[in-house]
Amino acid sequence: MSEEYEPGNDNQIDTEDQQKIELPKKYKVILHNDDYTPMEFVIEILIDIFKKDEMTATNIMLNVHNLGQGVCGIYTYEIAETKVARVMDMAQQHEYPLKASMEVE
Ligand code: TYC
Repeated sequence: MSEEYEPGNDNQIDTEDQQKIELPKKYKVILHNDDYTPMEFVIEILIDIFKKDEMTATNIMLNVHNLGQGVCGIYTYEIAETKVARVMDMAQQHEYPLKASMEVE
């Protein structure tokens, strides 16, 4: 019935049939400063885990060093979670206090 042409009906799709498209949320991965983790190690993390080139990695590291924290990438939930875990594992293996966290964008 409602699919048929009726005068006065503008013939748009029934609103109940319209799907709302939800884009997946994105998460910032944040690196935190500390007094003990060597700068070179943080640069390596940014190159290996966050796929930055050496100049970008150095800039992000210095930014975190100077400001206390900084964003090193924006990803879907699972990828952000995996990168945070990899940072924490690498830091623990080397007994450095380096911390990473994630925050919805
Ligand atoms: N502040 C550290 C140092 O002076 C370097 C550092 C940078 C540590 C960034 C952690 O997320 C960090 N050796």
